Amino acid sequence: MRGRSLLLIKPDAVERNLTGQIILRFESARFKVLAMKMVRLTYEEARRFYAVHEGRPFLEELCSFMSSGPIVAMVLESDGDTVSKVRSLIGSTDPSKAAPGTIRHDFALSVTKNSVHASDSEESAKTEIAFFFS
Ligand code: 3AN
Repeated sequence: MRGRSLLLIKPDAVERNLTGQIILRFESARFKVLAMKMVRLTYEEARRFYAVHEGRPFLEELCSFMSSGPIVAMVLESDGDTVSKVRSLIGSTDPSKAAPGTIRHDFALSVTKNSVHASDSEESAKTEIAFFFS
């Protein structure tokens, strides 16, 4: 069975010209890029995307950052548990705790500027893909 996940390349990574290197990691690991676009979210759109984090202390900083510049949104597909496979390639939320060789270990600047977002369940993958791709 093939599964899907939403991946976002965040403003810190787009700004540092890391888009190609990040896509290469997924293509090399045999993920298929099914859809992709560059967009700039408004602050309000970022709040809607991160609605599950409503009430968390970092939400405002996160949404300001996510609307500070262009991001790249894509749908990744692979065999098996795509959500888990994508998350193991990206590494822990906090880059100082991310395993060597993961995207966040290699590229992320901080917990907020952590270069990528990936869906954390099959259910959130469905909602998040629908947010960016009609
Ligand atoms: P992940 O992106 O690894 O799934 P989540 O869903 O817990 O992590 O958090 C969503 C985003 O919120 C993270 N990518 C990160 O940018 C930000 N974030 C999470 N926890 C913190 C925190 N303690 N301080 C600042 N930003 C945070």
